[in-house]
Amino acid sequence: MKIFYSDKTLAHRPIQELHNGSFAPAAEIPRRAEIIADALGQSETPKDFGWDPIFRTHDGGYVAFLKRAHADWRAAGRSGDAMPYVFPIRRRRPVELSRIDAELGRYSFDCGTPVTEGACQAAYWSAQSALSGAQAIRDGAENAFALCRPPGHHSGQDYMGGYSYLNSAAIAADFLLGKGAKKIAILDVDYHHGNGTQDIFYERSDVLFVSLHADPKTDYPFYWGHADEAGDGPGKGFNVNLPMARGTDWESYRRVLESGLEKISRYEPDYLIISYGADTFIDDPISYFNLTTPDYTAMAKQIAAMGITSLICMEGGYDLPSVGNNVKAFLAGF
Ligand code: OKP
Ligand code: ZN
Repeated sequence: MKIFYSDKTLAHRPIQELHNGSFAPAAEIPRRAEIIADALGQSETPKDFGWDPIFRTHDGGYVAFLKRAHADWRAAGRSGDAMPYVFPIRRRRPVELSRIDAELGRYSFDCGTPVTEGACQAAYWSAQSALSGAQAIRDGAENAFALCRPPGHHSGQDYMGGYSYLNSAAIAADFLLGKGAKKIAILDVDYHHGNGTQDIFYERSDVLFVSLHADPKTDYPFYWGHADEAGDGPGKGFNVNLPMARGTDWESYRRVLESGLEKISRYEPDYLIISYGADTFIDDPISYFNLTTPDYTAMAKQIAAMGITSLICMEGGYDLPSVGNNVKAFLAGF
């Protein structure tokens, strides 16, 4: 399997996040990527596709903000990482506000996604890995793995959140469509619902989004991921949410996966993009499913059996002792 990884993603070193009412050490740390890269052994440095393909997916104003947010935070006399604390929800003024705190709130949906000095660079090189993987499968590779970090699936067209700044999987999908693909399926098997990916493609029929995740009634991101969110307008029927209860093990997971894969097979996509999170693992510190390492091989085999050329993008997975082996086990199934 072709593997793309840039150690430039290590520049994102978040300190803390607001968690259940107090600040806790950040879970999404550079060590995750180092451990996965070490476990996999060899990888290719991604090619630099520049910002243009990123603008197919993300809003220009948002990207401009991301580029300068940390510097603006420093210029405002602050230390540490930039973090929002006021959000313009409901009846917000439709005006451009330039104070850094106003901008942070405007472009974020939580207080768990600090803009570190290296956040933009890390998100950029994650996206370049996904683009390189997309290029590889387009050029004939059977599949590819992009070791993206930070994750991307919570980031929408004009917002960050859930440790995500740029949506690598969505950027890869838009890239492949721009190169002549007609239909892409995105399968999201991270523990958390991929709300950013859902939002980006919610009114489109050229991308089928299928997500298996913890029920948002009990788990982050709460406001997206419910089973009745099926897409809008031309996108109606092309968004499939399959929420599951905390405690779900492989026995029940694989049956839900089967129904998701059936939808994907029937859609007959040119390519499949998989948002893979290892946070469905039994020992994950912030998640509550009960999958084990061999289950990831079984999961991948079930997916690979569809015979669709696939790009795998790394999303979550926070148990440092296991995350390398879990990624390895998943890729082994292909
Ligand atoms: C990112 B990915 C706040 C608790 C919730 C957000 C979880 C983001 C997961 N500190 N944190 O989907 O693995
Ligand atoms: Zn997750």
